[in-house]
Amino acid sequence: MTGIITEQATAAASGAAATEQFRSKQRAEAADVDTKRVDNLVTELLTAAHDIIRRHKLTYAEYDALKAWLIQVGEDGEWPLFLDVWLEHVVEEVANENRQGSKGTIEGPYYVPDSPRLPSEATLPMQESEAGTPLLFQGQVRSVDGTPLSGAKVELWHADNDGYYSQFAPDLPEWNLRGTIIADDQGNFRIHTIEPAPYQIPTDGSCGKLIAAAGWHAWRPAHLHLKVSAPGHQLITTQLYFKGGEHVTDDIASAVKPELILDPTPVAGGNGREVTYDFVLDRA
Ligand code: MBD
Ligand code: FE
Repeated sequence: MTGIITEQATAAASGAAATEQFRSKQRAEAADVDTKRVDNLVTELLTAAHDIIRRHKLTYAEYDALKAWLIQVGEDGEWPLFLDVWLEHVVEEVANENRQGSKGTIEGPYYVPDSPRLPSEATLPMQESEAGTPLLFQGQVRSVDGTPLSGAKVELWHADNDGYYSQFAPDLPEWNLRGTIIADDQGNFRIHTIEPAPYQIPTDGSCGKLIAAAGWHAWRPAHLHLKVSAPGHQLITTQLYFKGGEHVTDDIASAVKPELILDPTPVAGGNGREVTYDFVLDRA
């Protein structure tokens, strides 16, 4: 099932939607981790925490603040947000370190599977009044040996001009700015959408509280999310950013890589900007 549509623009509402979305994924149930490995991983994690407590002489007041905050993260449903912002980038790095093809990056908390299927040239579902600079995003999906991948699938999802994701913010059509584009027989796709705005993670919940308490900022640069796949090939989960955009150099989620930065150009005699980006997939 798809995520619940939130009625309120609060951290707890988008957190509840993200938690439900995560629970509906197969991967959430798939964990079958070897006992020895659980022992090693958790022991090392706890030992690192013990060491930090000793070195910084953690007080009971701080211990209680931590306990209260951890309880709040759960109540807000913000574990998906917390984990994807501050840990996932290293999980992704390790998972894909041997990949030959295009770079990937984190999925984040706002992916919804089974978005509407669209032909190789298509406009993402959007509102008639959708604000934002029109963007033509086009390219080709190939295998590592250069073979065009006929019928490749390009799943694209992104925030709107106000930084909101459909199904995780109120008052947006269910599939707004989400689609599954089926590339043509040469692996080509041409997708019409709008440029997303930078994204500020919710400031009114527990993650926002941590950010304020630590004096950090809450921003991710404007980004497109993608999952690109083709038969016999490894799926790539990635994001693309915009050259010169705000927070490209200080993403709170540490998910920017130099290979993932687009440099769109104005459409000649037209409206908006366009950019070409090709994807190279490893064999499965
Ligand atoms: C996002 O849009 C996102 O992509 C990540 C990784 C975390 C929070 C919000
Ligand atoms: Fe995002």
